[in-house]
Amino acid sequence: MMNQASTVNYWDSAHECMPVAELRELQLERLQKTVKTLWNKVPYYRQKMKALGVTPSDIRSLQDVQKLPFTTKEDLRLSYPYQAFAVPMEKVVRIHASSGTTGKSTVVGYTRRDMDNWSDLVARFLVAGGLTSQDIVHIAFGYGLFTGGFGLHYGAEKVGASVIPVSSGRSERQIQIMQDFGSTALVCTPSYAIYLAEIMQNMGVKASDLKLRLGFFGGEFWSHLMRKEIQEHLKIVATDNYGLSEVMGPGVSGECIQQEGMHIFEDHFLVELIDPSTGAPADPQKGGELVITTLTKEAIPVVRYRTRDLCAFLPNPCPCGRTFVRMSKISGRSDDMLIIRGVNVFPSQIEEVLLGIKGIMPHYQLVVSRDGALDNLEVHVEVSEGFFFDEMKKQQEFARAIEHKLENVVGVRARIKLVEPKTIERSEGKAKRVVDLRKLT
Ligand code: DLL
Repeated sequence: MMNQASTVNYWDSAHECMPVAELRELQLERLQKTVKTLWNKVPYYRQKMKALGVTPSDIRSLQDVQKLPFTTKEDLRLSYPYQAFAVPMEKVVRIHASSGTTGKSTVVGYTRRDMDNWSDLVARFLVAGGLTSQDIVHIAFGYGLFTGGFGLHYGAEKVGASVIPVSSGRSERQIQIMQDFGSTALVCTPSYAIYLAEIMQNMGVKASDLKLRLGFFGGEFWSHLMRKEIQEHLKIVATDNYGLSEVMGPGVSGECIQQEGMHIFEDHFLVELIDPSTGAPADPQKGGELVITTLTKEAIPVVRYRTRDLCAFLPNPCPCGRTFVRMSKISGRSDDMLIIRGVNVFPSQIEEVLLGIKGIMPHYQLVVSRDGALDNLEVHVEVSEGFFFDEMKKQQEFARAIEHKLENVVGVRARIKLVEPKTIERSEGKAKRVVDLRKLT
């Protein structure tokens, strides 16, 4: 299926480059089918729709999706483990679960057809980011209930690449395997990629000692400057990909080698952007919370799932020829927003400022505490080797300059604490960027 004749590679050009009018027709047909299935098979949705006075026959256009109820993570938690399933268990061939930080996690299932679609969608972004069947793919995502490891594994295998299911952890061994097995593509979270680059340095392994050429990173926020760091350290082309377990896992959207926004696989997902506080439609270019309706999922179709992820849609068509709308990088999660002395701030805004400063390493952590009625933000940042820790005055000046920049750009007053290289906890999966001491009291 892959088009190797042209310089742009597609996994499924018939869908990826579909004329928009046809795509909308396909979406409507699939939306109507999904809503009918939910009405007939999932009592929970039927009740919710009845409460809003909507029946499947009211869905006559794509805009009519707005008549349907939202689904939240809490709704899926309440259906724990299997009440949201629209098929009998004998049709379910795989089960994953999201990592709930509080309370029960959400459980998701896949039919054989869901598995087939899932691996196709992962194959799409892998090929869009440059992967071919010649590649040796090193998967350093955790294998388990998390959808990252298995999701990427099946997609890469479908492309025909040679897949090494390393899983996460044992970082020195990861480098050894990359060296010995000749890995050409690395798959993990962006924070683990930058950590692996550091381990390489410690081991005296240079990027030129490896065969890596591509990186497929996702599962957490990373800024453009973080991409630059990773690309420079590992000498690869790094693309971003997005997804969430409640909707499928990785494979909801992914960048092509243009590296300008992630193509949303709209033939399988109908997307909306809403104002997170009112639920009303948001201006796509200004951005809002991403809401997703699955169009082909059999085991757990979801309608208007509130992802809590904030992004915008990019207005112009991509030069790669794909017709799907592109989403910007996720700028934050509505529930990750910190309110520091009345100012709303996202960790991503702070990362953008920090990584733009020479001498700052891509390792930082935000510590939020409460002092009486006021919230305090302390930003711990690592500085590069050879930093003037013995020169108190210079150190203070440097910290004050960063504080000033943060206040100017993000509007938040934070205290900067410069810390020695390699002192902030490293992550082998998703990085913990915020330590909220307010939640501990
Ligand atoms: O993280 C699925 C995934 C695995 C995507 C591997 C890409 C690669 P969950 O564990 O359910 O699923 O977490 C989903 O992670 O709502 C976002 O907040 C965040 N997230 C995922 N991808 C990105 C990304 C997987 N590229 C949650 N940029 C989502 C920013 C991301 N945030």
